[in-house]
Amino acid sequence: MTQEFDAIVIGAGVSGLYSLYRLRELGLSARVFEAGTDIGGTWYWNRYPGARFDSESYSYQYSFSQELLDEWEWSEHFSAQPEIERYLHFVADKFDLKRDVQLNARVANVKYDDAAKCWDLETTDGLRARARFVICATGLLSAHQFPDYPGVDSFKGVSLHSARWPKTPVDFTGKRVGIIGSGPTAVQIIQSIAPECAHLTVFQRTANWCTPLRNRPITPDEQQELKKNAHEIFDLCKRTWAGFIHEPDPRAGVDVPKAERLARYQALYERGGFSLWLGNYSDSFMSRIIADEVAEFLADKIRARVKDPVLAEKLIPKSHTFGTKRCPGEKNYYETFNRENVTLVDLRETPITKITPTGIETVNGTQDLDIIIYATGFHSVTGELLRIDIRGEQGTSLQQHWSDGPKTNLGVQFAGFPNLFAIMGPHNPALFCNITRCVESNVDWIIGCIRYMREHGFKSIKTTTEAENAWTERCYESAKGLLIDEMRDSWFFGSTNPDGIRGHFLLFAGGVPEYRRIFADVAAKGYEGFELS
Ligand code: NA7
Repeated sequence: MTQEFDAIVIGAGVSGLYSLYRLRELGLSARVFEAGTDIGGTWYWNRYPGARFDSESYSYQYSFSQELLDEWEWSEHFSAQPEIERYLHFVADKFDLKRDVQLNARVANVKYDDAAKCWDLETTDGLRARARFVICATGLLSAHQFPDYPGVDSFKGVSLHSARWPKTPVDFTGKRVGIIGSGPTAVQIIQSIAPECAHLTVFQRTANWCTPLRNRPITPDEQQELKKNAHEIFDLCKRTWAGFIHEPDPRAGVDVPKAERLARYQALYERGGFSLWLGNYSDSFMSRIIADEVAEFLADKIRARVKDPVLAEKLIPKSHTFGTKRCPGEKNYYETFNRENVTLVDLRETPITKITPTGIETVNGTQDLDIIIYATGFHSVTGELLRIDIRGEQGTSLQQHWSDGPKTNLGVQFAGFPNLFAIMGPHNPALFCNITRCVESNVDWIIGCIRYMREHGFKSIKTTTEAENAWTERCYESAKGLLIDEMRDSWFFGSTNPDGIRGHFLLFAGGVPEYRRIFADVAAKGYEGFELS
């Protein structure tokens, strides 16, 4: 049996839940299909020890309901995964969203029916649905990936991926644990579990520039202030280039005396979160002088915190300067390596040759382990969309359409895929944008577009190929002149994605205010660059 709706949403995370709320408000019938056994998306899957926000809790929360803002209180400046998951359930229950969410429903394919001008969806279990509109709320870091070392499946102990963490807590007591990866996820895990393990071996390929998170409980006085200023916080996020609460000094760092610059780095280091990354100087992302100086500032901190100088040098990134990748937020991460029970294996010196039934083999021999943790990231941005067989007009697959890199208009539509929208697909500013802030504005734009179509009697919207090419080119241009463009070994460029995607800049780096302005402009011009029929 095929169920019929006005709109189908794929994914019940932050963006899927908000889409459902807005679609209902518009009076549309909608159904969310979610692969997980529960709602929450990223915050459902990534339940590993130490998982928490890298955005301040109050800048990440939804802004759309005053009641919600009044009723919910965050306990910490950077709340942990269990609290975030509770929040999303609180939202879903408050707005009675769960009755329209189909859980355990992994979408296998979505096909456009040219004659009926509708989309047909099928899940891996054979559930079928049809709708005029499809909203892909599949997330940008959802398609987790394992490294392609031989023998990954042969390990006889416990294998865990950070993005598929079990619901029952893992007991590390007395266990020999190996973790592959040293990105933001690995940093959170390593600093959390090290005290529990009998021994923890960290297999690091690339060190990262970690900055202190400085998480702490929100005091009752702070709580009051945060509630009073909730909308000011959201407005600030709309104004800043990176969509966060951190505002850089408007001066170029190179115009400021060196002593003053160093004092600012220290103050930002003490403030925590992304302050040093996003709140530095206006030229931080362009000036190699400033980036290298911050890198040297942080390298000195690492040298001061790690007792063994050889080990400290291994933890100092050598392949990229500060700011060209997201910086992991840490608490005692560097001190963790002073522990007797923690070892670092530098994979640049001693590469992994294979995973064996008993552990991890490098060119130096085998390390026997009870547990292997893969904190090896994702097929970023395009991964989850391409796991679904999406076929548009005349049966053209998204895979074919993107065989030479993703092409989108504004990140929300793809030519030849009418009435299909993506929220956090390629070419949105999520590189820096605080996710919920960008989710809310993208969903509001999509809903505004559907409302406009209904008011004007249009049944179909699709981007023109010209507008798609222009936006795609604009995204590539947006990275030019930024230091991130020189460091292509990151998820911004799909470094672990398959051929065809890897190497293309997957995001928009023109800044959140510019992105919002362009969206508003396109809508004000009757959806310029889109064909309505
Ligand atoms: P990331 O940032 O993509 O990090 C993945 C890590 O896994 C990184 O250290 C990689 O090293 C490492 N990796 C990937 N493949 C391998 C192989 N084959 N061998 C060894 N090491 C490997 O993902 P995260 O989950 O940490 O963070 C994602 C986002 O979540 C982050 O930006 C925050 O926004 C929150 P590499 O650097 O490629 O050498």
